[in-house]
Amino acid sequence: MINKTQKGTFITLEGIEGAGKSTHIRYIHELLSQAGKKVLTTREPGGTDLGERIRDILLMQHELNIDAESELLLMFAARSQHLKQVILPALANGIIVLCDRFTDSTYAYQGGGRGVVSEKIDRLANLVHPNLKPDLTLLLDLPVDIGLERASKNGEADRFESEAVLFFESARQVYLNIAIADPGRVKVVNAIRDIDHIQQEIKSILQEHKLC
Ligand code: Z5A
Repeated sequence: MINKTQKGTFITLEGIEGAGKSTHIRYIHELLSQAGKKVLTTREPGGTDLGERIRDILLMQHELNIDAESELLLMFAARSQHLKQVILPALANGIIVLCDRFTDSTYAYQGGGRGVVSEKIDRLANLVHPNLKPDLTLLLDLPVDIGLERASKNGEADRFESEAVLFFESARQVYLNIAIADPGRVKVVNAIRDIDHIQQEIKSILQEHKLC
């Protein structure tokens, strides 16, 4: 749903680990910049000094034993700061914001993975970003085993990457359910293919949206 009060465009990339979000966000940034657009790339959790500190707490391996609802609140604390300090000002200035993960990740991981009921996530989403949804979400979809194998090339497993396969299967299923429920916003991209084919499809989607 396009928020009519904003001038910029809010694009999010979603998917399980190793789906290729970092790879393709760089490509999209380049493509849109070459088309003369002002683009800002950011990520969640993170994107601000506070958000990056919260990210460290959430991703680092430690003995803090963070419970699922505390994890959920930390995600939204980081998101609230990110929206106020980075995302909303950029959108108000007509900039295209490319965000590596947003609230769909919370439904997938804290909801699907950790089992937090979606009503609790709905309430926090309504509190932190009422009336704001991404204009376009690219869901890079691939089987969990391939994603985990690709992600393992990025170094040591973090706190999420150490979860069992079932955790990621649940997250993937939630993502696919979101895409079925909101097909106008969420475009599912088959991420099993090679990078060139995926990027051709991403380019076509961006062209359909008149972004390049
Ligand atoms: N999280 C959460 O729980 N709740 C929330 O609300 C939010 C986040 C916002 C950090 O995310 C964690 O936070 C995340 C969920 C949680 N959990 N984990 N883990 P992140 O996005 O920073 O972490 P990530 O998903 O693990 O990122 P990643 O492993 O770096 O995946 P990626 O960015 O999607 O993939 P990539 O780095 O672009 O590619 C991975 C490797 O595969 C790399 O070597 C590529 O060169 C290679 N690759 C990529 N595409 C291909 C293709 N098509 N073929 C072959 N090889 C490929």
